[in-house]
Amino acid sequence: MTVSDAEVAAAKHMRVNPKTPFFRVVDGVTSSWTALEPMTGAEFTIRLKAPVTVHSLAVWQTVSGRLAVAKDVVFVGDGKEILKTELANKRGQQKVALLQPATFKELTLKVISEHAGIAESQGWGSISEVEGFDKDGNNVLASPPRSVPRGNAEELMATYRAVKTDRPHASCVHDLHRWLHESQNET
Ligand SMILES: [Ca+2]
Repeated sequence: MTVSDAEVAAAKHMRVNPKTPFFRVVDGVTSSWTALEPMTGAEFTIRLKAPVTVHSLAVWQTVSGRLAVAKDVVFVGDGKEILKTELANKRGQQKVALLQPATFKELTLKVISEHAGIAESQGWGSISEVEGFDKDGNNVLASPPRSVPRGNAEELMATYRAVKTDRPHASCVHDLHRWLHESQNET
């Protein structure tokens, strides 16, 4: 099982599926995805440990069946809009160069609209990855997860983050104790 040090927080109005934790949008794996519900109005923030300067940004969409697909999106770096762009209804990397490099510690992605014409759209969809490239072409947003001995660590961390987001002062000590206890029993 894997856990991530990436801090990616969904906006309060979003429904978070604990099975698709938000850290997956920066895990460096373009096939691992995070559900966005609702799609139109979706919003989440990637909190970095230190500021980065990016020259371009990229999004990998999930295109599958009835899933809604993001169209107009806005990127906000440390509270300032740095890119507004239209994403195509297609798979693969969609990379956009910034007019000027942007430096930030927090990057928010907002989905303004979704593509019309998706039969029986369920109003939710997903994206697989958000990338930000520095002047040398390195993806400075990537935060690859680490392996841990066992178990429900991924789910636990997702729960922990969800609770922390909803109730910043809530304690998750009980969950952590349970997880550590189970880890010790199985190793
Ligand atoms: Ca991913």
